[in-house]
Amino acid sequence: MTLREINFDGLVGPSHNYAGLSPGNLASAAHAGAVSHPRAAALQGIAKMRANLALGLAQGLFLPQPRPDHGWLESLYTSMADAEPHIRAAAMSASSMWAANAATVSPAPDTADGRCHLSVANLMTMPHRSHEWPHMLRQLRLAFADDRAFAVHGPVPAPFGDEGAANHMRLAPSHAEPGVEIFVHGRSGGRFPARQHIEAGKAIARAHRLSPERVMFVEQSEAAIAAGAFHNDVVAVANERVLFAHELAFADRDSFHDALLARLPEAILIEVPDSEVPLADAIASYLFNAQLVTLSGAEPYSGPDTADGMALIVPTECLAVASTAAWLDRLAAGNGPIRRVIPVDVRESMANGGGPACLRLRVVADPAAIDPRFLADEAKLDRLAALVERHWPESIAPADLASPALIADIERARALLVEHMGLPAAI
Ligand code: SUG
Repeated sequence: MTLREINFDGLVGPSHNYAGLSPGNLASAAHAGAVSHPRAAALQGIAKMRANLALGLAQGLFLPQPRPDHGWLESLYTSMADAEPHIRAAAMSASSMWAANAATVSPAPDTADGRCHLSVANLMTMPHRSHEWPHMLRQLRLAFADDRAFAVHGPVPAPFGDEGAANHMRLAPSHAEPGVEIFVHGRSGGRFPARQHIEAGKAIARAHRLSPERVMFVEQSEAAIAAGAFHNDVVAVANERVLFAHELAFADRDSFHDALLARLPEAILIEVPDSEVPLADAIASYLFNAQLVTLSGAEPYSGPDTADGMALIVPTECLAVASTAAWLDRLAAGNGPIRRVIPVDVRESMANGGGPACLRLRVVADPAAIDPRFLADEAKLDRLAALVERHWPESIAPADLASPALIADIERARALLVEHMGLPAAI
């Protein structure tokens, strides 16, 4: 059995639009009412997956969910024809593209039964995301159906908000060794909601049968949430023994660092001071919403002599903000574990507050145990790109969301995708 990191990206759905549905997510609010480009958005996502494959990384994908979500509208005793605009927009949201919010994942080396555990996130704080989980759970149960290798759990119940891997970090000497799992929660976000409840993390740690000595519960700083870091992955990212974070990410940084180093002495903390990259610049550029990946063939980082090391896959926006561009130049020139900075263009997703890291769910597992329909290679991505080119709407303006013709196009596009991937029509 070979354990590898596999990134599952959410393919951007044909209903991708800018409805300003996420208070506390500054990009979503700033673009409310703008015209979206679903076709370009999905192609940007596919190009990102292709670039990851070219780096030698394993890649998977999740399907966009059925939109509009008629079942959800029915449960609210309304329909697309009758719903008020904000409910209609919530039923049409393509927000499941941000797969980092799909589930929390604990790889097999961390769990008592030696299986990889996944808990679907309830996403209950934002109405437009609260109806994602039943659809996501169906995909997880299919993709990770092999119950010798995986255990898939339902959502934590209300009122404990859970937004999945976006608020969870794992540090380990290497992917395949036991690690420390860090559950980050918010208590207060000032004028903005804190979306992750501490009780959700505690319940997931129990469900995943994690050893209490290797679990940490850490509070996100109120300053970070209030500045627009609605998820921890907007201000921090971890990979193997490296934690890359903003100085103001956590409520009690010093005791968090001490406790982490006590559990994992080989941890390497790369902290970006606010004096060099102000929190506002970090959030505008999404510097930390990067994929931090171990390059293929690289040994786990053990010191300045390691040749390949890690790459930081950042949104191109980071190059346009002076402080983050300068910081990345210094990072790449330095002698630390992160040797390469790779920009990717995911600007359609970024305009709704989702960077490269939001678009992927990391699973450390043996690819052979996963349903191959959810795994990607070059040829599959070529075919998906062709399908997107032909069937995804070119653009959507807010007023279009009520259009029966647009709705029919979106439903047909997804049905063709489901058929193409050989998945059951009811998924
Ligand atoms: O939940 N945006 C998403 C972005 C999620 C980003 N994910 C991570 N940080 N992991 C959200 O706020 C905007 C939808 C709209 O406004 O139309 C939205 O849902």
